[in-house]
Amino acid sequence: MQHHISLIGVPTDIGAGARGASMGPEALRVAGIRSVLESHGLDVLDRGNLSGPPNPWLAPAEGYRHLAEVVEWNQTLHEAVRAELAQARMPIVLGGDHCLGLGSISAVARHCRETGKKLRVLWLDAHADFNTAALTPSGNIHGMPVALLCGHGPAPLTGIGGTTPAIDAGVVRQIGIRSVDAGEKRLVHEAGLEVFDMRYIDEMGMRHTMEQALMGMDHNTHLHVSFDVDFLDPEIAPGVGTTVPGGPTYREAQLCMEMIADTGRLASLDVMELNPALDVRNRTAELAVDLIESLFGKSTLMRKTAPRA
Ligand code: 4U7
Ligand code: MN
Ligand code: MN
Ligand code: MN
Repeated sequence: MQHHISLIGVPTDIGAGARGASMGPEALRVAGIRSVLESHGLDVLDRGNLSGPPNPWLAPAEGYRHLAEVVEWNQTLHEAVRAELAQARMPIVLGGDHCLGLGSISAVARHCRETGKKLRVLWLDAHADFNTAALTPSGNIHGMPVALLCGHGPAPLTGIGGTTPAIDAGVVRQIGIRSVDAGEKRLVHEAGLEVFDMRYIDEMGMRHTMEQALMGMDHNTHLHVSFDVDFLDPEIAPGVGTTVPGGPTYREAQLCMEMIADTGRLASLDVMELNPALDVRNRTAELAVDLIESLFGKSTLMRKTAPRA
């Protein structure tokens, strides 16, 4: 795993349906993200925050809310992530709402094309984020980034990063899904997205789920994790705009992160949708940092190998 890390704050809620995710980067800093990573021997540079247009808080127009502003923020983020990868540093994007997955992952995909790496994207979320203008009940673009990355949407969004689609749906594994809109469901099915929903996790357990989601990776795989904090059960993570009950517990989430860490392939990370305006004493930010620590190798004991049944 890359030892040099760059934190990139993206203080916007331009794609969300509630205001406040723009404060996410600072809440993660206050919760100690930098020192926690440094305590594991990592070299961490905090690049500070990107800037972009303010949130005009308008109603959707033709199925999209704040389309032009979303394009602008994502173009800026795309370039920032690309620059870190070009310097062989691991970008950690501190969101910001999940529309930013577009700029971040399009840059990661571009880097993989240029360097001949195989991409795997783990999408940890309560939602599939696979809406289009025709399907969305809200017009909020944070509900669309996976569809946009797979080429469903208008050119200014799907074209960020040069090639459309930015990624093939086959590289994505979604985990924790429990809220998908009616039309969105059909498109997820048509696109052939691999979804490990909460029913799957209930029946098969997190361990088997992660074994499946991580299967087929090798030394040449670039693993990107897109962590939407609403993946977590709202009982433990209230600080998000779109809570859905019935998410992973604290232990399930820890195991998910630990099993990702064990692969040694993590190469880029997005931490999205944290909304400090809805949080309780920064508890959700602290939990996110705790889980990120596990993603970078914190575990209870020193293990030579993962325990086997
Ligand atoms: B998030 C929603 F209708 N599907 O499109 C929509 F339920 O990035 C929610 O995963 C999207 O938090 C949630 O507005 C986007 C809604
Ligand atoms: Mn999301
Ligand atoms: Mn979500
Ligand atoms: Mn959300």
